[in-house]
Amino acid sequence: MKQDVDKLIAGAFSGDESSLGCLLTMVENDDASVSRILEAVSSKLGRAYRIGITGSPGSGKSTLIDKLVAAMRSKGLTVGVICVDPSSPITGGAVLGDRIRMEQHYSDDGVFIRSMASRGSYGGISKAVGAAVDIFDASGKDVVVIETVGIGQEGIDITKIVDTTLLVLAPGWGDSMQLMKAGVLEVADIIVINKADLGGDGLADSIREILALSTRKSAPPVIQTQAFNNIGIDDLYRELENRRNEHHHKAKER
Ligand SMILES: Nc1nc2c(ncn2[C@@H]2O[C@H](COP(=O)(O)OP(=O)(O)O)[C@@H](O)[C@H]2O)c(=O)[nH]1
Ligand SMILES: [Mg+2]
Repeated sequence: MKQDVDKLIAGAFSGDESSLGCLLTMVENDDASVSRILEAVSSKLGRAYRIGITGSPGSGKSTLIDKLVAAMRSKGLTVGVICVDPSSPITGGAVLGDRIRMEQHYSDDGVFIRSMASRGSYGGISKAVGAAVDIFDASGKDVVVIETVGIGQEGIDITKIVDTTLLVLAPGWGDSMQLMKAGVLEVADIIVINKADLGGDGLADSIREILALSTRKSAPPVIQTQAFNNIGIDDLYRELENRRNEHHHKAKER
């Protein structure tokens, strides 16, 4: 058994996708070998740039990820994507939506997409997602993207395991009081107003007003996109690329 795990670990590190998939399943099932996997992974961490993408259901996270991954692939970067599925395991609705939205990348060897169910305990899924990100990192992916649902306390807190947190909002999502209460604007590194075709200026103004009251050192950029029309993706990608370069510098100095 121990040898099997070592074989899978070696496989995943050398780019074998089925080994990688097995390790992710073991982590998701909280297998007895998890500590062994994490130990092996720990010596290879820090290379991947980690992006967390959060926001309410239907705001367009998966569509945005689809476009961002396309941009990353055009630069030759390899990508791991983890979609944390909030829906009931019976309907599997979100998994299907994510799958349809990212269809073009499933057949690409440079992209590995994995859905993880959020059933089970809260700490359970957070831990499993953290471990999955580390496994992607250690297996050599240049970028790891994590899609989670949730605003503020309702969501799992991914901000601690990623380098950059992107908050995706869409016009019509609540009012500014709700945004303030949720506190999400405080932790987001980049704020994306998707579905700008429905009119994003009002929401952008509210967000800037709230940010003006914030004690943050520097305000995060607010970027309007139309994910399904591929509009605004370049601007967003540029922001991410700048941050990835900074991350790279820091990683080299470590
Ligand atoms: N009007 C509009 N709809 C969009 C845009 N981007 C995505 N959508 C649609 O919004 C719906 C939810 O998108 P999805 O990416 O699954 O959202 P998620 O639940 O946040 O992952 C889909 O029907 C998309 O086609 C956009 O820029 N404008
Ligand atoms: Mg989605």
